[in-house]
Amino acid sequence: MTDLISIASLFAIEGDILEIKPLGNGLINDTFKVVTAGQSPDYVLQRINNAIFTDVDLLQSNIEAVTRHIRAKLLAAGEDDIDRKVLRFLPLRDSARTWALADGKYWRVSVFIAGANTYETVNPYYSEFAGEAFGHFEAMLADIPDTLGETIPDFHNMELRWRQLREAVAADKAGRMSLPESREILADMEKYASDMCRAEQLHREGKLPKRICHCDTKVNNMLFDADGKVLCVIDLDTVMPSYVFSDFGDFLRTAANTLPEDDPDTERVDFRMDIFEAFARGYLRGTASFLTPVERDNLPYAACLFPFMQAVRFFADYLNGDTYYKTLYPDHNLVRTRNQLRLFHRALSKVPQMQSFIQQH
Ligand code: GN1
Ligand code: MG
Repeated sequence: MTDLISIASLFAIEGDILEIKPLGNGLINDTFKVVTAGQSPDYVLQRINNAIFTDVDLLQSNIEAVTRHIRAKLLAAGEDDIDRKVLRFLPLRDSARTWALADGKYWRVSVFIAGANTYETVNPYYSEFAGEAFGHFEAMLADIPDTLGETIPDFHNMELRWRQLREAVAADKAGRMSLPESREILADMEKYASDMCRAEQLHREGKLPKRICHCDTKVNNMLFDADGKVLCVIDLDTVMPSYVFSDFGDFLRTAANTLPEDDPDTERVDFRMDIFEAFARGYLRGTASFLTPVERDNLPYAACLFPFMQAVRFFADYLNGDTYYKTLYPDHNLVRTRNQLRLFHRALSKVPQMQSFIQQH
């Protein structure tokens, strides 16, 4: 068994460790809370999934650059309580590096932010704060001096995700393409694939920039204070150059869905316009300093793109035999696919409403 206490002790933590217990429910890394005695802060210990984040050094140097830049911005803006508004990763006891290789696995430690809440769902009131916070996050990173690498190259590139699905279909490693439902899902996706690749097209035409984005703006990747204000954005592994659609679309994918992304009751999946409107209002405010008309006009497309891309990714993993996302039962990725595809259709049906909302704001 991995001795988590000795691993945590490689890092410059203060205080004696009382216990280490699982934290959160990410689908990629394993996360633990390190509880310490007395007045010392608690910490978050993470085992980095290096099958997915293959360049841990790049991963951590991106994160260090991002947190350093945000910290400096918050200081310059005279913010209080900065340690609760940006993550702080600890160096090792014997070097400045913020990751360790122990037991054949990669690890890192950050300070646990106390008195903060995470949620799996949000109401419109919280969504507006979230929109503004992700907008600010992008705005603060607009002038970061460091060049960030892509921790997962082409992470939100729809053309690549579509190609990967085609490859999964051709290889049919788990023999799941013979199911009639698999063929129906594929046929449905095929109808929309080329339109959903619009972002790459716009980028090639020079009409759509890449900016530093968070790229995993799930609701549960934000910490809220007791009043519902956003304290801090967490889970910075995927912060990298991307289209702003990533942050806008991925938040709504989780927040505007009436159900969790793996709820099997697909019929009840819907895309909530009240959440869309509140989030968009906040986001447009947070990004007013830089958003271009092309980016703005395509926000309704982004709201459709992310459920679609996620359905494609879940379905490809299902066909590959569940090698990427953690699954709890054999059809888990199929259930997720159905859910996200339905969400995509619900969002698509509301594009005219979304467009008129954006035009009016
Ligand atoms: C993964 O690690 P987690 O659960 O925050 C995934 C996201 C998906 C999400 C689906 C690196 O995020 O892209 O949208 O699952 N992260 C990676 O729930 O692939
Ligand atoms: Mg997460």
